[in-house]
Amino acid sequence: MQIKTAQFVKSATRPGNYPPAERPEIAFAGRSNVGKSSLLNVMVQRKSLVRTSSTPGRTQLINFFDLNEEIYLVDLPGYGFAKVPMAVKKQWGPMIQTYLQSRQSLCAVVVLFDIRRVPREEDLQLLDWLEEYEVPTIPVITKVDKVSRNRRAAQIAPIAEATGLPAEAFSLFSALTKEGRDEIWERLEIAMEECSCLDAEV
Ligand SMILES: Nc1nc2c(ncn2[C@@H]2O[C@H](COP(=O)(O)OP(=O)(O)OP(=O)(O)O)[C@@H](O)[C@H]2O)c(=O)[nH]1
Ligand SMILES: [Mg+2]
Repeated sequence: MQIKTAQFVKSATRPGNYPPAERPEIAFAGRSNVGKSSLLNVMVQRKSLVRTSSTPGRTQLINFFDLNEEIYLVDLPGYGFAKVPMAVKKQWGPMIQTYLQSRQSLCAVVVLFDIRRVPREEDLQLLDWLEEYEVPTIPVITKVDKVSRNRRAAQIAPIAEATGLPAEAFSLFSALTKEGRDEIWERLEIAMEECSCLDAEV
């Protein structure tokens, strides 16, 4: 994918505020602080198109970004951060479920896992919803720069086991070294080509 233009479109919490579902769309989801915004910035080759922060849980809205005026990339709100107010936590499930269930133009969701953490209940819940709503899922293990290469397989095994996905299903990524960027783009392009919800050309 050649990146020509990338820009923020809008934030939304409910379908009435989403941009029109007229283009292929890829969303990025995962635990708070897992590195969603960092991954998105690397994918679109912009240093800070998507706000990244060391204060987890700050991105509580569904954020839509335009790429090349051809596709939408969506930064979904993170989950699992203890200090988020209860009222916000309660909104997360319905907000995500509604988006996954209703968004006609959604081609795939990239689900991020931290190489240093075992997936928890919310991660598994998200995978269940994706299966239930038949949304193609692209699992990615990120922050791989945080562990040495010879520790990788041992770190990936419990993530594969908890999610029930084979270890080979995960793309490995680092926002620091940009390892995995090309592989993830290939998977996104395939997902958009296979997307049955739209006949748009990508
Ligand atoms: N070493 C390393 N640090 C990373 C990587 N990806 C993200 N980080 C750091 O992890 C922290 C969180 O990254 P974000 O991209 O803001 O995470 P997020 O998932 O968007 O977080 P929320 O928006 O709060 O849900 C930041 O301090 C990033 O610099 C990575 O691949 N390697
Ligand atoms: Mg973020």
